Amino acid sequence: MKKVYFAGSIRGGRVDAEVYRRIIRYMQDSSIVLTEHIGSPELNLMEQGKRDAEIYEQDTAWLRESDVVIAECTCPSLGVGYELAYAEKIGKPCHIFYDRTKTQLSAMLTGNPYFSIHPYECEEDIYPVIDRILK
Ligand code: 6K6
Repeated sequence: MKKVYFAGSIRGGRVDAEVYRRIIRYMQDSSIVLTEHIGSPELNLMEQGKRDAEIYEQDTAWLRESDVVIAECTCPSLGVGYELAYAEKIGKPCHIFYDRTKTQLSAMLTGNPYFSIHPYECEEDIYPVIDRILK
């Protein structure tokens, strides 16, 4: 089973937390998702217990352990942008999804041919692409 690092906004805003949760659930049928907590509705409560340095150490360790990075980037997040740059630096395949009806992705991502970018118009379009990535 592939190990997936799923990245989604936390302090950048939680408007898409339900989308993250559904994507994570879907991927868990065929893969190991190292970052299941990204889809958790109670993240704010849990977050208070963890120090930022621990979060950074744990997440960069999971990035190194992962086989593939999948990022949902509709809601802009500095942390997700950092994770993508880190993943590129260590050569992990990176797939970026965003809702093209809601946002314009940063040129620093769309302009970098390293990233596989998947704009979508409705959430259902994401899942067949994920199937191809994880097969
Ligand atoms: C504990 C339990 C659940 O959440 C926490 C504490 N917060 C974080 N835990 C794990 N990863 C985090 C946390 N805060 C940010 N990140 C990482 O940065 C995630 O992997 C996200 O992909 C990304 C979000 O960055 P911001 O800038 O939107 O917070």
